[in-house]
Amino acid sequence: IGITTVDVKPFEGQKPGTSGLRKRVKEWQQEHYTENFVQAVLDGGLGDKKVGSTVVVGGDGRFLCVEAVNAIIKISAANGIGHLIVGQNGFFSTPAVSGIIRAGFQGKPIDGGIILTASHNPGGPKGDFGIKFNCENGGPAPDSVTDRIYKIASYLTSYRICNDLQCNVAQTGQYTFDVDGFGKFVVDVVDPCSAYVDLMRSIFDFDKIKALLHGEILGRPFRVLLDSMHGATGPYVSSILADILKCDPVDLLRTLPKVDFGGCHPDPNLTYAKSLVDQLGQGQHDIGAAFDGDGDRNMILGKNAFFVTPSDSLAVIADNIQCIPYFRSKKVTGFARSMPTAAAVDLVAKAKGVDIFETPTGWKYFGNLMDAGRMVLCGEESFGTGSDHIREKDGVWAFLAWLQIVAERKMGVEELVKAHWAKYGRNVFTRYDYENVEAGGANLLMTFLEAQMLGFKGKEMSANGVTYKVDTADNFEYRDPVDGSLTSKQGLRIVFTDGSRFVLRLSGTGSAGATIRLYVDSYVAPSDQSKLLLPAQELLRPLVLIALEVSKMEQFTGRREPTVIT
Ligand code: VG1
Ligand code: CO
Repeated sequence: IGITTVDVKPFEGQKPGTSGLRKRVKEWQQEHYTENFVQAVLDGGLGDKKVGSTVVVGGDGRFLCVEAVNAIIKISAANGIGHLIVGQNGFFSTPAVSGIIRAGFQGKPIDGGIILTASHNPGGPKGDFGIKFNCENGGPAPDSVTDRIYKIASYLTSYRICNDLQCNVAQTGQYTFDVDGFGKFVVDVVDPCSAYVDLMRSIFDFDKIKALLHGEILGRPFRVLLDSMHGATGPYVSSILADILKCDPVDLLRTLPKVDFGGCHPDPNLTYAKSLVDQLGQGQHDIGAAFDGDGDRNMILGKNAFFVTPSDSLAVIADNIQCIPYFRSKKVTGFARSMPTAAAVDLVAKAKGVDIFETPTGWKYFGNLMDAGRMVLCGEESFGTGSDHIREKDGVWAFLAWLQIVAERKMGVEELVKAHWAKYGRNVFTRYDYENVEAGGANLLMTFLEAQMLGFKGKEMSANGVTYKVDTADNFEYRDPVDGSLTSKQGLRIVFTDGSRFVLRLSGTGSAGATIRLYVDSYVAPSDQSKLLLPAQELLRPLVLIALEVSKMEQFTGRREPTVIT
């Protein structure tokens, strides 16, 4: 098979954000756009190892996935990649790719992975598409690598492609090609589920979870309701929950992956997964969960739609970590959370005498800590929870973790969370998102606030008759304790003397305009009985009003209300 070199002019803006390059489908459909970026990913991501390397490829099934997989196969062949492991029909969830990279393939180590997804962003011809590179540890490429990819993409003048190479990704099996100048090129098209299902089986006690679901532990069945939102978790959920754990398939919603997620916004929160919330509200089910487009996010709900904040979910799993068989045989060295995530898990770490790390937003910052064995469990407020079994957050894993904890503790979801609050206090949290605001206004808001912050220390701020005094105000920066790299400008934090705070940052996963995220949290001590069980929105109202006032949100964005509150 011959190789063609195609001359291109570089595209502007192929800069990976929090988690890969995400753009409108329209943009990816420009001639050579995808090919240009794929060439840059192979050069920048694999570096010296490129020729002869082994790479995993797959995505969440959204519009353009199959086209992109075919392009990646042809470009990989022309770049001397030795071996590709491709999910059948180009399909893999994000956690599954991470798991396969770490496990290797038939005894052979894997050098990286290319994941095709725009995660929780809508799909379809009018939605978003994305490409992300993961390194040999299975985790999202760190900034040093994505910077290299961006630089290469910005200067690229040609890419290489084997136009005549056809590989049938619809059919599992091994395909071998002979590429001019490089020789043998192998593509293994594999079942996207089996390795992941085996991994889950090795982490959890499926028999015990099955016993819980079918009434043998609590004396009554423990009924689940899951919403895969037509995203990547569907096949994994069907395989684990229906085939193995024998749940009734009627309780497994939207498990068929669709190119446009059936028109929904595949983001598991109270707004976009409202139909799940409503169904759970009817009280027929004991636990519910929704997952995002690529299967790495999860939202956990209890009976009657009792909402578990992701920050609390992480803390409850941390506190009950010994319930999960995987952790019983290993040393629990530490936990981690991203900076905007409420600090509930910090209190658990303290009680257990293990380390706690506070990292910038994005899963890529957890990888080094896990690789160095310094941390085994982590999470983000954005519905991300995971452990060192892989190097991505993992929606199905988080749900199974909850089932395992319920089975061991013999307590329902709400009961577990309230017992947690009674023991540690409650880190009340909310996030306001202002999506797709005009970029100029969003940048001005941040610049304006940061400039003022110099004078904030000691200042009193009030709303609704409540006054807070500023303790510190800064722009978060993180020094990676493993490789010493510094990541700055990760969010403006205003912390008050009682530990309450608000944080503002700009999203790095949007595809149009800017998204401003406002994070607010406050701590209620276990002794403060009158407040412990109040709704979060009520408890945080004064802090939210202060944040909106101080940041001049409405003036800069023209928005009176956020797009989404989580
Ligand atoms: C968002 C979340 C962040 C998460 C990232 C990727 O980033 O805030 O916590 O890691 O999405 O998640 P940003 O920059 O938009 O705030 V996913 O499920 O898109 O891979
Ligand atoms: Co995701």
